[in-house]
Amino acid sequence: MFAAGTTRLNSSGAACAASRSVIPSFDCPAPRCGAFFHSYRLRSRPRGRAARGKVRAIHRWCLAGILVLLTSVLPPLQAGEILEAVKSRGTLRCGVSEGVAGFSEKDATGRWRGLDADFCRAVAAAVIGDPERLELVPLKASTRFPALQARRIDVLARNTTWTFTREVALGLQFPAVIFYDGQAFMVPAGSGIAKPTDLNGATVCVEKGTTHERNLSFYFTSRGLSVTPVVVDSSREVVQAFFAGRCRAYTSERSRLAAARLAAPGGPASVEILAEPISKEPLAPVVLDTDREWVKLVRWVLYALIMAEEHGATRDNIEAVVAGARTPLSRLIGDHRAALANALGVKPGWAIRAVKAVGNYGEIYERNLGSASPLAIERGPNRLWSQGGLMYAPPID
Ligand SMILES: N[C@@H](CCC(=O)N[C@@H](CS)C(=O)NCC(=O)O)C(=O)O
Repeated sequence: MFAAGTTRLNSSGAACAASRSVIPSFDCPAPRCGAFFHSYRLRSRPRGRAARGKVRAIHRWCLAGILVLLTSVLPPLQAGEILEAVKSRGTLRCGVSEGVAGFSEKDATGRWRGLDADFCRAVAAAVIGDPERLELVPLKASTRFPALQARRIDVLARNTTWTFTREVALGLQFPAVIFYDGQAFMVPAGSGIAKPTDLNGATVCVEKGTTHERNLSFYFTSRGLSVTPVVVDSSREVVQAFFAGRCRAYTSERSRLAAARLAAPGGPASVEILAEPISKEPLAPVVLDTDREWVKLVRWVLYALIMAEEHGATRDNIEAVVAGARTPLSRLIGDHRAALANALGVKPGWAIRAVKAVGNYGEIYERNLGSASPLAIERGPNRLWSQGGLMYAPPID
Protein backbone atom coordinates (compact mmCIF):
# COMPACT_ATOMS: atom_id res chain seq x y z
CA MET A 1 0.00 0.00 0.00
CA PHE A 2 1.09 3.60 -0.37
CA ALA A 3 2.73 4.70 2.84
CA ALA A 4 1.03 7.60 4.56
CA GLY A 5 3.57 10.18 3.45
CA THR A 6 2.92 10.22 -0.31
CA THR A 7 5.03 13.06 -1.69
CA ARG A 8 3.82 15.24 -4.55
CA LEU A 9 6.56 17.21 -6.23
CA ASN A 10 5.65 20.06 -8.54
CA SER A 11 2.05 19.02 -8.44
CA SER A 12 -0.58 21.47 -9.63
CA GLY A 13 -2.96 19.92 -7.14
CA ALA A 14 -5.29 18.80 -9.93
CA ALA A 15 -6.71 15.30 -9.69
CA CYS A 16 -5.48 12.53 -11.97
CA ALA A 17 -7.05 12.88 -15.41
CA ALA A 18 -8.35 9.33 -15.37
CA SER A 19 -10.48 9.96 -12.33
CA ARG A 20 -11.55 13.49 -13.23
CA SER A 21 -15.13 14.18 -14.26
CA VAL A 22 -15.59 14.27 -18.01
CA ILE A 23 -18.02 17.17 -17.73
CA PRO A 24 -16.12 20.41 -18.27
CA SER A 25 -16.85 23.32 -15.98
CA PHE A 26 -19.46 25.72 -17.32
CA ASP A 27 -21.39 28.80 -16.30
CA CYS A 28 -24.57 27.12 -15.12
CA PRO A 29 -27.91 28.97 -15.17
CA ALA A 30 -29.39 26.32 -12.84
CA PRO A 31 -28.27 28.01 -9.61
CA ARG A 32 -30.04 31.20 -10.72
CA CYS A 33 -33.25 29.21 -11.34
CA GLY A 34 -32.78 27.51 -7.99
CA ALA A 35 -32.36 30.90 -6.30
CA PHE A 36 -35.51 32.18 -7.99
CA PHE A 37 -37.66 29.23 -6.85
CA HIS A 38 -36.14 29.39 -3.39
CA SER A 39 -37.07 33.04 -2.98
CA TYR A 40 -40.46 32.30 -4.59
CA ARG A 41 -41.16 29.71 -1.87
CA LEU A 42 -40.14 32.15 0.82
CA ARG A 43 -42.35 34.91 -0.52
CA SER A 44 -46.10 34.65 -0.45
CA ARG A 45 -47.57 32.98 -3.56
CA PRO A 46 -48.06 35.53 -6.34
CA ARG A 47 -51.63 36.54 -6.69
CA GLY A 48 -53.51 37.28 -9.90
CA ARG A 49 -53.29 35.93 -13.44
CA ALA A 50 -50.52 38.30 -14.53
CA ALA A 51 -48.25 37.30 -11.65
CA ARG A 52 -48.87 33.58 -12.19
CA GLY A 53 -48.19 34.00 -15.92
CA LYS A 54 -44.87 35.67 -15.10
CA VAL A 55 -43.92 32.76 -12.81
CA ARG A 56 -44.82 30.26 -15.53
CA ALA A 57 -42.72 32.19 -18.07
CA ILE A 58 -39.71 32.20 -15.74
CA HIS A 59 -40.28 28.53 -15.03
CA ARG A 60 -40.32 27.78 -18.77
CA TRP A 61 -37.19 29.90 -19.28
CA CYS A 62 -35.38 27.99 -16.55
CA LEU A 63 -36.38 24.58 -17.93
CA ALA A 64 -35.32 25.65 -21.41
CA GLY A 65 -32.05 26.91 -19.96
CA ILE A 66 -31.40 23.63 -18.22
CA LEU A 67 -32.16 21.71 -21.42
CA VAL A 68 -29.84 23.91 -23.45
CA LEU A 69 -27.24 23.47 -20.76
CA LEU A 70 -27.50 19.70 -20.74
CA THR A 71 -27.22 19.46 -24.49
CA SER A 72 -24.36 21.92 -24.68
CA VAL A 73 -22.13 20.39 -22.02
CA LEU A 74 -20.83 17.84 -24.49
CA PRO A 75 -22.61 18.47 -27.80
CA PRO A 76 -22.97 15.08 -29.48
CA LEU A 77 -20.80 14.84 -32.54
CA GLN A 78 -22.42 13.84 -35.80
CA ALA A 79 -20.89 10.68 -37.25
CA GLY A 80 -17.86 11.69 -39.28
CA GLU A 81 -17.66 15.17 -37.78
CA ILE A 82 -14.03 14.93 -36.68
CA LEU A 83 -13.03 13.30 -39.95
CA GLU A 84 -14.79 16.04 -41.90
CA ALA A 85 -13.25 18.75 -39.71
CA VAL A 86 -9.74 17.36 -40.31
CA LYS A 87 -10.34 17.26 -44.07
CA SER A 88 -11.75 20.76 -44.28
CA ARG A 89 -9.09 22.21 -41.94
CA GLY A 90 -6.41 20.47 -43.98
CA THR A 91 -4.33 19.86 -40.84
CA LEU A 92 -4.36 17.02 -38.33
CA ARG A 93 -4.00 18.03 -34.68
CA CYS A 94 -2.28 15.21 -32.88
CA GLY A 95 -1.55 15.15 -29.13
CA VAL A 96 1.88 13.74 -28.27
CA SER A 97 4.12 13.59 -25.19
CA GLU A 98 6.32 16.51 -24.25
CA GLY A 99 9.36 14.42 -25.03
CA VAL A 100 9.79 10.65 -24.73
CA ALA A 101 12.59 9.22 -26.87
CA GLY A 102 11.32 6.66 -29.35
CA PHE A 103 7.71 7.89 -29.12
CA SER A 104 7.66 11.63 -29.63
CA GLU A 105 10.63 13.87 -29.11
CA LYS A 106 12.05 16.84 -31.02
CA ASP A 107 15.47 16.25 -32.59
CA ALA A 108 18.25 18.83 -32.85
CA THR A 109 16.62 20.33 -35.95
CA GLY A 110 13.28 20.73 -34.18
CA ARG A 111 11.59 17.87 -36.05
CA TRP A 112 9.42 15.50 -34.02
CA ARG A 113 10.67 11.90 -34.11
CA GLY A 114 9.18 8.70 -32.77
CA LEU A 115 6.60 5.99 -33.19
CA ASP A 116 3.72 8.22 -32.10
CA ALA A 117 4.84 11.18 -34.21
CA ASP A 118 5.15 8.88 -37.24
CA PHE A 119 1.72 7.42 -36.63
CA CYS A 120 0.30 10.96 -36.68
CA ARG A 121 2.06 11.49 -40.03
CA ALA A 122 0.55 8.27 -41.39
CA VAL A 123 -2.97 9.44 -40.44
CA ALA A 124 -2.36 12.87 -41.98
CA ALA A 125 -1.10 11.23 -45.19
CA ALA A 126 -4.12 8.92 -45.38
CA VAL A 127 -6.73 11.60 -44.71
CA ILE A 128 -5.23 14.82 -46.05
CA GLY A 129 -2.71 13.43 -48.53
CA ASP A 130 0.31 15.07 -46.90
CA PRO A 131 2.10 13.72 -43.80
CA GLU A 132 3.36 17.17 -42.92
CA ARG A 133 -0.08 18.79 -42.69
CA LEU A 134 0.21 18.16 -39.01
CA GLU A 135 0.15 20.07 -35.76
CA LEU A 136 1.78 18.07 -32.98
CA VAL A 137 0.53 19.26 -29.60
CA PRO A 138 2.77 18.29 -26.65
CA LEU A 139 0.71 17.26 -23.62
CA LYS A 140 1.43 16.17 -20.07
CA ALA A 141 -0.08 12.92 -18.86
CA SER A 142 -2.52 14.87 -16.70
CA THR A 143 -3.79 17.12 -19.52
CA ARG A 144 -4.05 14.65 -22.42
CA PHE A 145 -7.67 13.46 -21.94
CA PRO A 146 -9.07 16.92 -21.19
CA ALA A 147 -7.40 18.12 -24.43
CA LEU A 148 -9.14 15.37 -26.39
CA GLN A 149 -12.49 16.00 -24.71
CA ALA A 150 -12.24 19.74 -25.34
CA ARG A 151 -11.46 18.86 -29.00
CA ARG A 152 -8.21 20.76 -28.98
CA ILE A 153 -6.75 17.68 -30.68
CA ASP A 154 -8.27 15.18 -33.13
CA VAL A 155 -6.30 12.19 -31.97
CA LEU A 156 -4.00 11.44 -29.06
CA ALA A 157 -0.86 9.43 -29.88
CA ARG A 158 0.99 9.70 -26.61
CA ASN A 159 2.21 6.40 -25.16
CA THR A 160 -1.24 5.97 -23.65
CA THR A 161 -2.41 2.74 -22.10
CA TRP A 162 -5.75 1.29 -23.15
CA THR A 163 -7.75 0.62 -20.00
CA PHE A 164 -11.34 -0.35 -19.31
CA THR A 165 -11.93 2.62 -17.01
CA ARG A 166 -10.61 5.17 -19.47
CA GLU A 167 -12.70 3.72 -22.27
CA VAL A 168 -16.01 3.57 -20.41
CA ALA A 169 -15.73 6.49 -18.00
CA LEU A 170 -14.08 9.04 -20.26
CA GLY A 171 -16.01 8.31 -23.49
CA LEU A 172 -12.90 7.28 -25.40
CA GLN A 173 -11.96 4.68 -27.98
CA PHE A 174 -8.57 3.03 -28.36
CA PRO A 175 -8.77 1.90 -31.99
CA ALA A 176 -5.88 -0.62 -31.91
CA VAL A 177 -2.66 -1.34 -30.00
CA ILE A 178 0.45 0.30 -31.43
CA PHE A 179 2.97 -0.95 -28.85
CA TYR A 180 2.81 -3.60 -26.13
CA ASP A 181 4.71 -2.44 -23.07
CA GLY A 182 4.83 -3.16 -19.34
CA GLN A 183 5.69 -1.19 -16.22
CA ALA A 184 9.07 -1.88 -14.63
CA PHE A 185 11.55 -0.27 -12.20
CA MET A 186 14.90 1.44 -12.64
CA VAL A 187 17.36 1.36 -9.73
CA PRO A 188 20.99 2.42 -9.26
CA ALA A 189 23.39 -0.31 -10.40
CA GLY A 190 24.68 -2.38 -7.50
CA SER A 191 21.83 -1.33 -5.21
CA GLY A 192 21.11 -4.93 -4.27
CA ILE A 193 17.51 -4.55 -5.49
CA ALA A 194 16.87 -7.46 -7.84
CA LYS A 195 13.08 -7.66 -7.99
CA PRO A 196 10.17 -5.27 -7.33
CA THR A 197 9.34 -6.71 -3.89
CA ASP A 198 12.85 -5.76 -2.74
CA LEU A 199 11.54 -2.17 -2.86
CA ASN A 200 9.30 -2.72 0.18
CA GLY A 201 9.50 0.44 2.31
CA ALA A 202 11.37 2.43 -0.37
CA THR A 203 10.54 5.74 -2.09
CA VAL A 204 9.60 5.37 -5.77
CA CYS A 205 9.45 8.23 -8.31
CA VAL A 206 6.36 8.08 -10.55
CA GLU A 207 4.68 10.46 -12.99
CA LYS A 208 1.33 12.00 -12.10
CA GLY A 209 -1.79 11.13 -14.09
CA THR A 210 -0.43 7.84 -15.39
CA THR A 211 -1.48 4.21 -15.01
CA HIS A 212 1.80 3.76 -13.16
CA GLU A 213 0.54 5.46 -9.99
CA ARG A 214 -2.28 2.95 -9.59
CA ASN A 215 -0.25 -0.08 -10.69
CA LEU A 216 2.41 0.78 -8.14
CA SER A 217 -0.14 1.01 -5.36
CA PHE A 218 -1.93 -2.19 -6.41
CA TYR A 219 1.24 -4.23 -6.79
CA PHE A 220 2.48 -3.50 -3.27
CA THR A 221 -0.93 -3.42 -1.54
CA SER A 222 -1.89 -6.82 -2.90
CA ARG A 223 1.29 -8.27 -1.40
CA GLY A 224 0.89 -6.60 1.97
CA LEU A 225 3.91 -4.40 1.23
CA SER A 226 4.28 -0.64 0.96
CA VAL A 227 6.26 2.02 -0.87
CA THR A 228 6.23 5.81 -0.67
CA PRO A 229 5.51 7.23 -4.11
CA VAL A 230 7.12 10.53 -5.01
CA VAL A 231 4.63 11.87 -7.58
CA VAL A 232 5.96 14.34 -10.15
CA ASP A 233 3.95 16.13 -12.84
CA SER A 234 6.29 15.91 -15.81
CA SER A 235 8.39 13.31 -17.50
CA ARG A 236 11.56 15.38 -17.43
CA GLU A 237 11.23 16.25 -13.75
CA VAL A 238 10.41 12.73 -12.62
CA VAL A 239 13.61 11.49 -14.24
CA GLN A 240 15.57 14.39 -12.71
CA ALA A 241 14.13 13.57 -9.28
CA PHE A 242 15.34 9.97 -9.58
CA PHE A 243 18.81 10.93 -10.79
CA ALA A 244 19.03 13.54 -8.01
CA GLY A 245 18.54 10.70 -5.51
CA ARG A 246 15.03 11.72 -4.39
CA CYS A 247 13.86 8.08 -4.65
CA ARG A 248 15.35 4.60 -4.52
CA ALA A 249 13.65 3.65 -7.78
CA TYR A 250 11.87 5.15 -10.77
CA THR A 251 8.88 3.32 -12.20
CA SER A 252 7.48 3.71 -15.70
CA GLU A 253 7.05 1.74 -18.90
CA ARG A 254 10.08 -0.32 -19.84
CA SER A 255 10.46 1.68 -23.08
CA ARG A 256 10.49 4.95 -21.09
CA LEU A 257 13.05 3.54 -18.65
CA ALA A 258 15.25 2.49 -21.60
CA ALA A 259 15.16 6.09 -22.86
CA ALA A 260 15.89 7.53 -19.41
CA ARG A 261 18.80 5.13 -18.98
CA LEU A 262 20.53 6.54 -22.06
CA ALA A 263 20.52 9.95 -20.38
CA ALA A 264 21.73 8.75 -16.96
CA PRO A 265 24.29 11.29 -15.65
CA GLY A 266 26.66 8.44 -14.72
CA GLY A 267 26.17 6.68 -18.08
CA PRO A 268 23.77 3.82 -18.92
CA ALA A 269 25.76 1.32 -16.82
CA SER A 270 25.15 3.36 -13.67
CA VAL A 271 21.52 2.19 -13.51
CA GLU A 272 19.68 -1.06 -14.16
CA ILE A 273 16.13 -1.95 -15.15
CA LEU A 274 14.56 -4.79 -13.17
CA ALA A 275 13.47 -7.65 -15.44
CA GLU A 276 10.10 -8.34 -13.79
CA PRO A 277 7.22 -6.24 -15.16
CA ILE A 278 4.34 -5.35 -12.82
CA SER A 279 1.66 -4.50 -15.39
CA LYS A 280 0.38 -4.83 -18.94
CA GLU A 281 0.59 -1.53 -20.84
CA PRO A 282 -1.02 -1.88 -24.26
CA LEU A 283 -0.32 1.55 -25.76
CA ALA A 284 -2.81 2.81 -28.32
CA PRO A 285 -3.90 5.96 -30.12
CA VAL A 286 -7.00 7.49 -28.52
CA VAL A 287 -10.03 9.24 -30.02
CA LEU A 288 -13.45 10.34 -28.80
CA ASP A 289 -16.02 7.57 -29.07
CA THR A 290 -18.65 9.88 -30.57
CA ASP A 291 -17.35 9.76 -34.16
CA ARG A 292 -17.44 6.17 -35.41
CA GLU A 293 -16.03 7.07 -38.84
CA TRP A 294 -13.01 8.64 -37.21
CA VAL A 295 -12.47 5.65 -34.91
CA LYS A 296 -12.54 3.33 -37.93
CA LEU A 297 -10.20 5.50 -39.94
CA VAL A 298 -7.56 5.71 -37.20
CA ARG A 299 -7.85 1.96 -36.53
CA TRP A 300 -7.38 0.98 -40.18
CA VAL A 301 -4.45 3.30 -40.77
CA LEU A 302 -2.65 1.42 -38.00
CA TYR A 303 -3.74 -1.95 -39.38
CA ALA A 304 -2.61 -0.95 -42.89
CA LEU A 305 0.89 -0.27 -41.51
CA ILE A 306 0.91 -3.69 -39.82
CA MET A 307 -0.53 -5.43 -42.86
CA ALA A 308 2.11 -3.83 -45.09
CA GLU A 309 4.78 -5.44 -42.93
CA GLU A 310 2.93 -8.77 -43.01
CA HIS A 311 3.17 -8.75 -46.81
CA GLY A 312 6.68 -7.37 -47.20
CA ALA A 313 5.52 -3.97 -48.50
CA THR A 314 7.86 -1.17 -47.50
CA ARG A 315 7.97 2.56 -48.02
CA ASP A 316 10.07 1.99 -51.15
CA ASN A 317 8.36 -1.00 -52.75
CA ILE A 318 4.70 -0.84 -51.75
CA GLU A 319 3.42 0.09 -55.18
CA ALA A 320 5.31 -2.77 -56.82
CA VAL A 321 4.16 -5.25 -54.16
CA VAL A 322 0.55 -4.21 -54.58
CA ALA A 323 0.79 -4.33 -58.38
CA GLY A 324 2.41 -7.77 -58.25
CA ALA A 325 1.06 -10.85 -56.56
CA ARG A 326 -2.50 -10.69 -55.28
CA THR A 327 -2.37 -10.60 -51.51
CA PRO A 328 -4.82 -9.35 -48.89
CA LEU A 329 -2.80 -6.13 -49.09
CA SER A 330 -3.69 -5.61 -52.75
CA ARG A 331 -7.32 -6.25 -51.81
CA LEU A 332 -7.01 -3.49 -49.20
CA ILE A 333 -5.40 -1.03 -51.55
CA GLY A 334 -6.28 -2.02 -55.13
CA ASP A 335 -8.32 0.27 -57.36
CA HIS A 336 -11.41 -1.90 -57.15
CA ARG A 337 -11.45 -1.00 -53.47
CA ALA A 338 -12.24 2.65 -54.21
CA ALA A 339 -15.79 2.15 -53.01
CA LEU A 340 -14.47 0.99 -49.66
CA ALA A 341 -12.13 3.99 -49.42
CA ASN A 342 -15.16 6.18 -50.02
CA ALA A 343 -17.04 4.33 -47.30
CA LEU A 344 -14.09 4.95 -45.00
CA GLY A 345 -14.38 8.65 -45.88
CA VAL A 346 -11.02 9.10 -47.63
CA LYS A 347 -9.64 9.23 -51.16
CA PRO A 348 -8.51 5.90 -52.70
CA GLY A 349 -4.84 5.15 -52.13
CA TRP A 350 -5.06 6.10 -48.43
CA ALA A 351 -3.11 3.04 -47.24
CA ILE A 352 -0.36 3.51 -49.85
CA ARG A 353 -0.05 7.15 -48.82
CA ALA A 354 0.31 6.13 -45.16
CA VAL A 355 3.01 3.52 -45.85
CA LYS A 356 4.89 5.77 -48.29
CA ALA A 357 4.95 8.52 -45.68
CA VAL A 358 6.50 6.58 -42.81
CA GLY A 359 7.07 2.96 -43.85
CA ASN A 360 5.38 -0.19 -42.60
CA TYR A 361 5.04 -0.95 -38.88
CA GLY A 362 8.38 -2.78 -38.76
CA GLU A 363 10.21 0.07 -40.46
CA ILE A 364 8.68 2.58 -38.06
CA TYR A 365 9.62 0.39 -35.10
CA GLU A 366 13.22 -0.18 -36.16
CA ARG A 367 13.83 3.49 -36.95
CA ASN A 368 12.46 4.80 -33.67
CA LEU A 369 12.80 2.07 -31.07
CA GLY A 370 14.65 -0.88 -32.57
CA SER A 371 18.10 -1.69 -33.86
CA ALA A 372 18.37 1.49 -35.96
CA SER A 373 17.73 3.66 -32.89
CA PRO A 374 19.83 4.42 -29.81
CA LEU A 375 17.18 2.66 -27.68
CA ALA A 376 17.64 -0.72 -29.42
CA ILE A 377 14.56 -2.22 -27.75
CA GLU A 378 13.95 -5.79 -28.90
CA ARG A 379 10.62 -6.21 -30.64
CA GLY A 380 9.48 -8.96 -28.26
CA PRO A 381 5.66 -8.88 -28.12
CA ASN A 382 5.65 -6.21 -30.84
CA ARG A 383 6.80 -8.74 -33.44
CA LEU A 384 4.24 -9.86 -35.99
CA TRP A 385 2.00 -12.72 -34.92
CA SER A 386 3.65 -14.87 -37.60
CA GLN A 387 6.97 -14.37 -35.79
CA GLY A 388 5.73 -15.12 -32.29
CA GLY A 389 4.53 -11.61 -31.42
CA LEU A 390 1.15 -10.01 -30.80
CA MET A 391 1.00 -7.64 -33.79
CA TYR A 392 -1.88 -8.71 -35.96
CA ALA A 393 -4.11 -6.98 -38.52
CA PRO A 394 -7.62 -8.40 -38.97
CA PRO A 395 -8.44 -9.87 -42.39
CA ILE A 396 -9.72 -7.73 -45.25
CA ASP A 397 -12.60 -9.91 -46.44
N1 LIG B 1 1.11 4.60 -20.53
C1 LIG B 1 0.88 5.25 -19.28
C2 LIG B 1 1.96 6.29 -18.97
C3 LIG B 1 2.04 7.38 -19.98
C4 LIG B 1 2.96 8.51 -19.55
O1 LIG B 1 2.53 9.66 -19.48
N2 LIG B 1 4.19 8.18 -19.27
C5 LIG B 1 5.14 9.17 -18.88
C6 LIG B 1 6.38 8.42 -18.53
S1 LIG B 1 7.48 9.28 -17.58
C7 LIG B 1 5.40 10.08 -20.07
O2 LIG B 1 5.42 9.65 -21.18
N3 LIG B 1 5.58 11.34 -19.85
C8 LIG B 1 5.87 12.22 -20.93
C9 LIG B 1 5.43 13.60 -20.72
O3 LIG B 1 4.94 13.92 -19.63
O4 LIG B 1 5.57 14.36 -21.68
C10 LIG B 1 -0.48 5.90 -19.25
O5 LIG B 1 -1.16 5.88 -20.28
O6 LIG B 1 -0.88 6.43 -18.21
